Amino acid sequence: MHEVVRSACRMCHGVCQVLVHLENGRVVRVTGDPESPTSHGYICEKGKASVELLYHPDRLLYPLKRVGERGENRWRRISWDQALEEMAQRLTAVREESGPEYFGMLQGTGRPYHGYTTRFAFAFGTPNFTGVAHICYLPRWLASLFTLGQLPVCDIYGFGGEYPACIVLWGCNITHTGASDGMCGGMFQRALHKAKKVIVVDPRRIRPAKRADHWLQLRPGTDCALALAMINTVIAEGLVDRDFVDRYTIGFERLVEHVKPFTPEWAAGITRLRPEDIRDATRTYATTSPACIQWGNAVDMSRCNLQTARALLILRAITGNIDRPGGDVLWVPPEGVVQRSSFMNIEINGLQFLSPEQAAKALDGKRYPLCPCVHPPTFWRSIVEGEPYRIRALWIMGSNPLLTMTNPLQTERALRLLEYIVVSDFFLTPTAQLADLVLPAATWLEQEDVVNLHKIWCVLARPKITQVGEVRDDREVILELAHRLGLEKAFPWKSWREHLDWALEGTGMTFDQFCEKGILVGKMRYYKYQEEGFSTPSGKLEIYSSVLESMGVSPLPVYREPPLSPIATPGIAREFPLILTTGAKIREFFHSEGRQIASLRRRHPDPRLEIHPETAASLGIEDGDWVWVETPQGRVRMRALLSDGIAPDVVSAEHAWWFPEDGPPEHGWKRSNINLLFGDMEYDPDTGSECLRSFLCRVYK
Ligand SMILES: Nc1nc2c(c(=O)[nH]1)N[C@H]1C(S)=C(S)[C@@H](COP(=O)(O)OP(=O)(O)OC[C@H]3O[C@@H](n4cnc5c(=O)[nH]c(N)nc54)[C@H](O)[C@@H]3O)O[C@H]1N2
Ligand SMILES: Nc1nc2c(c(=O)[nH]1)N[C@H]1C(S)=C(S)[C@@H](COP(=O)(O)OP(=O)(O)OC[C@H]3O[C@@H](n4cnc5c(=O)[nH]c(N)nc54)[C@H](O)[C@@H]3O)O[C@H]1N2
Ligand code: SF4
Ligand SMILES: [Mo]
Repeated sequence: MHEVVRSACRMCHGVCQVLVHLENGRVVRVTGDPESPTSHGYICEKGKASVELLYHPDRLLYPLKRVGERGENRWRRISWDQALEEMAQRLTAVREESGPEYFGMLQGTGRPYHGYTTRFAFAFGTPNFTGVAHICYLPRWLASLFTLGQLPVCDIYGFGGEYPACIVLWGCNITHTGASDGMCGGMFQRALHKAKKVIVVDPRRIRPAKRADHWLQLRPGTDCALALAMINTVIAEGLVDRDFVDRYTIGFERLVEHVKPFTPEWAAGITRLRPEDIRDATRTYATTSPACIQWGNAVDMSRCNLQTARALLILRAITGNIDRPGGDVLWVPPEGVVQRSSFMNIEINGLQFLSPEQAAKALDGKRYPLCPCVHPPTFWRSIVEGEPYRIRALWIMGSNPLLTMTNPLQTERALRLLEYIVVSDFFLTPTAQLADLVLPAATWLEQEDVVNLHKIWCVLARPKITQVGEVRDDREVILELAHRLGLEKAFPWKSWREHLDWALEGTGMTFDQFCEKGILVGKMRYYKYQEEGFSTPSGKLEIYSSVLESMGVSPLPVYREPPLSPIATPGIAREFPLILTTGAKIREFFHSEGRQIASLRRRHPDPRLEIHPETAASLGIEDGDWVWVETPQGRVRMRALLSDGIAPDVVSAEHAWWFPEDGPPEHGWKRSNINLLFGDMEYDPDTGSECLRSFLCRVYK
């Protein structure tokens, strides 16, 4: 019997509505849904590969308890009841013997259970929640929060009857990756086609750069200098939207003074762009309206990530592109639905359940005022050194820190020192191999959800379609454990389904009725600030932020040079002459995922290092050769991919590589893991970000 069910894909940050095809109850295919208003039938290779993930022979199907030594890969199957009882007992013991702060929690990128993890940790009483938020999206979100109250998004759907006439792709490769931050790559491609002008800011000639009007091939890590020079140019050339600036912003006069030194000539020395190219691109941006800036993850990974984001917000504002049709808009969520995205509803995070006394026990002592979680390098070091204290238990939900975080040898040491580790995942990853208890998680085909991590103009329905083994939705697991630990106040819902019905209550629909409908859409309104102002202390868009100032953070954007660079450390640059940028996202894989999925791995079998042909020739390297990439911290092997779309002294390395086909427990995680090349460094003083997009290295055969 053939059956088709509408759902929403979750192989990345969930943007595409899809059709799930079943034969006699077994999922056989996932295709794009041509009737979807969010994605218009778009689907990428990862989405299609959902079936392979679902039925993968290596998937974890039951809770496993370690029986051998840690990392020996000897496990015993136990029941969910045993697993949760054990967790409840161990966590209770930690809480009673040492205090709740001796339990830590770690989540990777945004996932369907986003919000529930922090809520669990804070309700339990621990501030020690860590992750990757300081280098992913949160710097942009926090900058937006302080500047105008909400994160602006390119108006690519043209709800107001206008599409962006000028699009800037700034450190974002969304048409290649498929989606990022709740934006659909397919829909973005359409918007690019409709745009009159396209500007690309990227050290690599990504595909949209080929037909762009301006491609600014800046030196990696110098985005803030470029943004400041663009602000300088807009002001110097009289391209400011005076009406908007006068009526709806504060701090413009101080900005004018502040950016005076940041001329295109100044920025040229830093970014290595020509001053006239900066001026030309700025003129195009400021005179083609409406214009929008699609910013990406490159903005989040420097020594001034919040500052860069602030500069880009100010650039949008002074050109009058905020919340106008076809510009950078503040989307309106559908009515009646409880926003479960913590970007819209911070209460979901559960921080209100953490007392100030417990909050003060965070392992990093809030050294970086705007690090949205406990600073991960500081977190791992605190375990290794036992300073200020060593946590005892850690629950890792959906993360592979040995691959995705810096200084993984320190992380490995830390994991070996912990008393009790639980990992929830789909597979026995190199990280899960070091656990005491492994919990099998449900994929998106096995969950039900009201989907709204980023897509605030709509929420999507995701019905549960099937289930393999005893996998469980992570949120069911958190709920049940929370109840066993007496945390009903934070988790009043009896089941995940009850939570969903609660979230939909205001719409008058149950979850089942919502699934019939598939999507709920907000009614878009533009220029909302004219009546409502902005959600900031002054009610205006804060070019100058006194709130940041009161936190000791620069109230106007400033540029900081990467910690290792030809300018900052010329001595090191003589030994390590190439600039290394890492982690441009791979179309076929989501971070460390997918390496065991055959159709994806066939398309992309090896870790790649993009390098200019002249540089390669001078090093005796040919296309496809295995090469060493080395920094003062360490070296790893990658396959050279020759490309003249990158500057001769810049190389770009993929991240998060491991080799499931290599035996357990390591699965080759030390072979090509680019994060082995990053140790302690000078972090962004505001957010604690590592400078993953601009380091120094050498390359040899
Ligand atoms: N050098 C360098 N490092 C980087 C980056 C970079 O650009 N350069 N990018 C960074 C960025 S932006 C991010 S977001 C991080 C990502 O970091 P992570 O989130 O740690 O990376 P993933 O590999 O996506 O996820 C890890 C695990 O989650 C499991 N998983 C997936 N979905 C679920 C689920 O629903 N439930 C459970 N329980 N498990 C699940 C997967 O099987 C996988 O093993 O990496 C960062 N690391
Ligand atoms: N297929 C796939 N899709 C994904 C993910 C994935 O792993 N795979 N991960 C998801 C996640 S968690 C995230 S955060 C997003 C990220 O996705 P994006 O926001 O698109 O960011 P990246 O792909 O990390 O980098 C984008 C571009 O930045 C360029 N770049 C490198 N260094 C610099 C620099 O210093 N300045 C500038 N301006 N550009 C630079 C790179 O060449 C690259 O083309 O993607 C999401 N979508
Ligand atoms: S872009 Fe993301 S949501 Fe869309 S089909 Fe691909 S994996 Fe699924
Ligand atoms: Mo990310």
